[in-house]
This record gives sequence, structure tokens and C-alpha cells, in this order.
Amino acid sequence: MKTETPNDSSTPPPTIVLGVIGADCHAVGNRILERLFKDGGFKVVNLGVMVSQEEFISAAIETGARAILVSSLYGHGEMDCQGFREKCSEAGLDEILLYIGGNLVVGKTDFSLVREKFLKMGFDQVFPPGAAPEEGIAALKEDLARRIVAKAGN
Ligand code: B12
Repeated sequence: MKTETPNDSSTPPPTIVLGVIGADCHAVGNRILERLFKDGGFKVVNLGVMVSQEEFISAAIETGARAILVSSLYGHGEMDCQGFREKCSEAGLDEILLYIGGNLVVGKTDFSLVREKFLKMGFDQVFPPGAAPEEGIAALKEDLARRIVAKAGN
């Protein structure tokens, strides 16, 4: 059985779309994520800061992306991400993986509650403030591999 992983040199690297959502202009983490995900074996389409839901979705469609990685640092993540999963489905992106990380809410809220909220909104992985990009890379490799195995089993 042929499986596709980001480290398999015979298959093109999976494309991911990366950006900072809403009116958020925090740029430093975004550049670090771009570098490390590239080094981790992904083709990264980086939309930068102040990205709308629609821009993420159009870029994912245009590039055939397997995942959208959202950052939100300024505390308005919940508002900016309302309806994101539903909009992805309406655009035909039923299978796209949605990840989010950063400072998703204002102030210090128990992260387990924050994670629960964003999982309910349709995100596949939710990372706490200051999460290492490597955590995201490992999770994405696992999630993509799991999907390929599930498809092969059907
Ligand atoms: C620099 C900075 C600014 C600069 C940004 C300059 C720029 N263009 O980048 C300026 C001065 C403009 C700014 C403005 C504001 N800021 Co500011 N800012 C910061 C500060 C000090 C550092 C941010 C940074 O660069 N961190 C370094 C990078 C490497 O870390 P990172 O961004 O967290 O990203 C890493 C991880 O989080 C993770 N990660 C991020 N996303 C994702 C996604 C996935 C999928 C994964 C796996 C991992 C991951 O990986 C990244 C790389 O290692 C932080 C405080 C802090 N110490 O973090 C406040 C902070 C983020 N800012 C804050 C606020 C409130 C604001 C303002 C609203 C302030 C105001 N009232 O105007 C505005 C918002 C402006 C806007 N429209 O966005 C708050 C947010 C509070 C909250 N969420 O509860 C913080 C936390 C400060 C604080 N303690 O109150 N800010």
C-alpha cells in the first residue's frame, strides 16, 4: 500500500494555508510557523496577517490545501472564527483540517474550556498560548496519515 507522508520524497509535499485571522496584526509567530512548517516538509501558502475567513478558503481551494492553520493572538479568535467550518463545507472543503493556535480569548481562561469551545466550532486541533510549532507539525503529520489509512480501508 502506498501511503503519502510529508517525508516521502516520491510524493509532493502536502500544501497548507497559514495566516493570522481577522484584524490581528501580530506577525512574528506567523513567520516562525512558515519557516518551521516548510522545514517540516510542508508546502506553505502564507497569507500573513489580517486574513479573512474568505481569503483562507479561496487560498485553500486554489492550492488544493489539506489544512488551514489559523493564528489568533489579540484575543478575538472566537468572534473571528464564527461559522468558519460551515463556510469551508459550503465551499466544498469538507475534508480540510482546521487548526488554530495563539491567544484565542482575552485574558486567562482555563485552556480546557477554550479548547472545548473551538472543537465545537469545528476545529480539528486547538493549541494553547505559546504552543511550540513542532507540536502542530507532529499533529498534522499524524492527522494526515490517519486520513490516508482511513481512505485506504474504505
Ligand atoms: C509584539 C506584540 C504586539 C505588536 C505586534 C507587532 C507585529 N506586527 O507583530 C503590536 C504593538 C502592534 C501589538 C498590538 C496589539 N497587541 Co500585542 N503583543 C505583542 C507581544 C508583546 C509579542 C507577540 C509576539 O511577537 N510573540 C512572539 C511569537 C513568536 O509568539 P506567538 O505570536 O505567540 O506565536 C507562537 C505561538 O503562539 C504558536 N502559534 C501561534 N499560532 C499558532 C497556530 C498553530 C496552528 C500552532 C500549532 C501554533 C501557533 O507558534 C508561534 C511561533 O512560535 C504579545 C505578548 C507576548 N509576550 O506574547 C502581545 C499580545 C499578543 N498583544 C496583545 C494585545 C491585547 C494587543 C492589542 C489589542 C493592544 C491594543 N489595545 O492595541 C494590539 C492588537 C493590534 C492588532 N490589530 O492586532 C495581548 C493579547 C491578549 C489576549 N489575547 O488576551 C498580548 C498577549 C499582550 C498581553 N499580555 O496582554 N502587539
